[in-house]
Amino acid sequence: MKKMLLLNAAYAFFVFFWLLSMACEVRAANLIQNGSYEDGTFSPIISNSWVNVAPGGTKLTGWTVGMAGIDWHQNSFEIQSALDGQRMVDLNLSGGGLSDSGTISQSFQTTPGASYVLTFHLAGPETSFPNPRQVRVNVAGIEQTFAQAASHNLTLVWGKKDLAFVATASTTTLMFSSVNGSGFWGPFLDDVRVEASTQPIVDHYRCYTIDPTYVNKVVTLKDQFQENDARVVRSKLLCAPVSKNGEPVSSLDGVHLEAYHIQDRSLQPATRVRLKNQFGTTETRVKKPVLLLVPTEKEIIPPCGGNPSTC
Ligand SMILES: [Ca+2]
Repeated sequence: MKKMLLLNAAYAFFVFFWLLSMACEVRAANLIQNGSYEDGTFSPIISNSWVNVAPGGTKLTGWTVGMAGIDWHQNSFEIQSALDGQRMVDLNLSGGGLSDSGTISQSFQTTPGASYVLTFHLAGPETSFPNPRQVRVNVAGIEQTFAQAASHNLTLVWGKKDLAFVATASTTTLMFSSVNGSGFWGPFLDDVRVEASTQPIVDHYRCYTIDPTYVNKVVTLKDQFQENDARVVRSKLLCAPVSKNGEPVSSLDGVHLEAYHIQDRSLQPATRVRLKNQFGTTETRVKKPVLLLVPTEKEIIPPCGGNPSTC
């Protein structure tokens, strides 16, 4: 019996640590090579501070440099500090406008239809230069501009930026470019990562008006904002999964949503929220609930009952 208890204790001990290890976040592999800009031929060093990488130059391992070229900085008397390691990239050269700025890009293997998350850090040395400092990102057909408040060049304040995208091909190219080339320190980049996303694809939906069906039932609804009773009055819309600008959709014949008008007399202070999607980041207030969306099976009924002769 004592031996059995010891075995049970050992087993429980093993299971505990196995569960603990499973609970620890396992970070997905970074698909970007040299995302921290630490590796390459850092030479010749200008003013003991930076290296110029000309368009097409191969000094910076893994990255392709375009347009006018970029400056590759290390921590120095004039710039402190890289977010990760000692080095970082500046997309502006001497402040002579956009034609005096560069692009930096990298291609990596992806699975068409799979979801990925890009994260990178952005800083803008010198507050008298364009503020906020902006960088444009192009990846998988998406173009999005990110901004970060400028900061003192010796106390850089980095902002973490992220963008979710769905791969459309077996090779995806990520490109960063400057938005304003008027400062000789432009957008600074460091710690670029692209990781496979564990989040499922959430479809876009297009909603159509429909002939109403009256329900008139009271249901209890609970979400992050409140829990209360509401009366489901009548159906109002049918929402179908839709592909936007050719982006993948899980299934055009997948789960549809039927939207019902609800009467909800709950009174609550408007909650402020920040919303982020492909059209940008906004702040707004959550106010009156008006619709309940219900997962719905949909079958297209052929005209004339499938027998045109009866039409
Ligand atoms: Ca770095």
